[in-house]
Amino acid sequence: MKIKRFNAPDMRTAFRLVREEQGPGAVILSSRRTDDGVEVVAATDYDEALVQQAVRATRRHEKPAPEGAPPPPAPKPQAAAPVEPPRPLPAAEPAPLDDANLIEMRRELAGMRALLEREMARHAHERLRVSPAKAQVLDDLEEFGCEPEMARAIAACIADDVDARKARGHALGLWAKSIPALRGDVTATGGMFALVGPTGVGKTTTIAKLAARFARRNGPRDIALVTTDAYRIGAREQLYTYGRLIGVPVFEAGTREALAATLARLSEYRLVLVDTAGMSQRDRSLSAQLAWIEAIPNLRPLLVLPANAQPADLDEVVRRFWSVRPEAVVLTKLDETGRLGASLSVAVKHQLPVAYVTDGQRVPEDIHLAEPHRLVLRAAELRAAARREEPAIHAA
Ligand SMILES: Nc1nc2c(ncn2[C@@H]2O[C@H](COP(=O)(O)OP(=O)(O)OP(=O)(O)O)[C@@H](O)[C@H]2O)c(=O)[nH]1
Ligand SMILES: [Mg+2]
Repeated sequence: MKIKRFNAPDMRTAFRLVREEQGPGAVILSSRRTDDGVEVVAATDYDEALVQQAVRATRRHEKPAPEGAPPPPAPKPQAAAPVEPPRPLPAAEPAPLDDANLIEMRRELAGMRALLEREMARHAHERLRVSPAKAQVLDDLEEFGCEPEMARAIAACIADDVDARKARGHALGLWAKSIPALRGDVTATGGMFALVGPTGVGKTTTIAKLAARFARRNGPRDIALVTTDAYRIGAREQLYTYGRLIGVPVFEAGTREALAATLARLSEYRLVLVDTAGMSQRDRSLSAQLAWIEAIPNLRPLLVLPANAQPADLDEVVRRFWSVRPEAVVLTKLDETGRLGASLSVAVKHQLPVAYVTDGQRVPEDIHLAEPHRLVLRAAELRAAARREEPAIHAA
């Protein structure tokens, strides 16, 4: 851990100095007013093990003096005591993890860090708002549902002296560039794909759309569908119905071994789509299902995210499904949101390419290849449509 003291005329300048020198990972350990302004002590490369060790050592060697107690007597000079070389410190035993002080300290550090970040963000926001072009871009992107951090990063690149129309066009271009994309249509050339994601987000419907699309181009002969949903009869039936309509076989694999064996048997098929049981990201048995998928090396996971959800919820979903290393995301239910920026921000934040978007229940019409430039224009269109419809909804 590197600890440094910063002196500045005010807190905002001190935070800026900390950020510039120690980066966004810095944590503030203490701050106080001085005659010349403020003094902030900040640390970077915060090493929890070292802090635990320090807390233990302090507690073992230092008994706090009772209030009002006289100062400890000065050590008596030792006449001819031989000077011993410093002894190495004994290896520290691991500190108990449930240590109340440590938990409290960790909470305080997290609080200070959050405070610092909020303060920096507010300051950055205020600075950008001074320019009308940048302020306009910030407003637009936030209207589209973009996360503020992303909106600020884009607004910061807009020149101060352009008119509002140019600023908007430039911002959409920058936004499109930031969206990770795949080259081409990921399932068009075949392979084995598993669609994963929380309950009810459109996994089964998307599988039907992908299968029907592939069947229209190549015929249904080379496609197989697999379901891992051993529990819900309705969910299996839904896939069987799609299978019958498209003319492709459906297989069931309700265990890890069955999935591996079924996929090995289906290696002759050009396109195999695996439908997984919908589970909330907080469901404990989700890890088991994700482990089955992880264990099959040539099975390529696509994470299905509903575009009509909150960014914080989508963020939690991405983190929960991260263990399968999704190759890309499918954004569903675009027709149910006026704020496409929310799900796009999450894709940008986690650098997850967007493979497809879906915007309705029709199979296969309502699935489209995701192209960044079209996505940002679509975000603007969806927002405009939502705005037009708002008065009608209120009136109804
Ligand atoms: N409006 C709209 N509805 C969709 C879209 N995609 C799927 N749906 C609907 O969302 C509902 C759930 O879709 P499913 O495909 O069953 O979702 P799932 O993820 O397989 O659900 P579970 O298996 O229960 O986790 C159905 O009513 C679909 O018709 C879409 O793009 N737009
Ligand atoms: Mg399903």
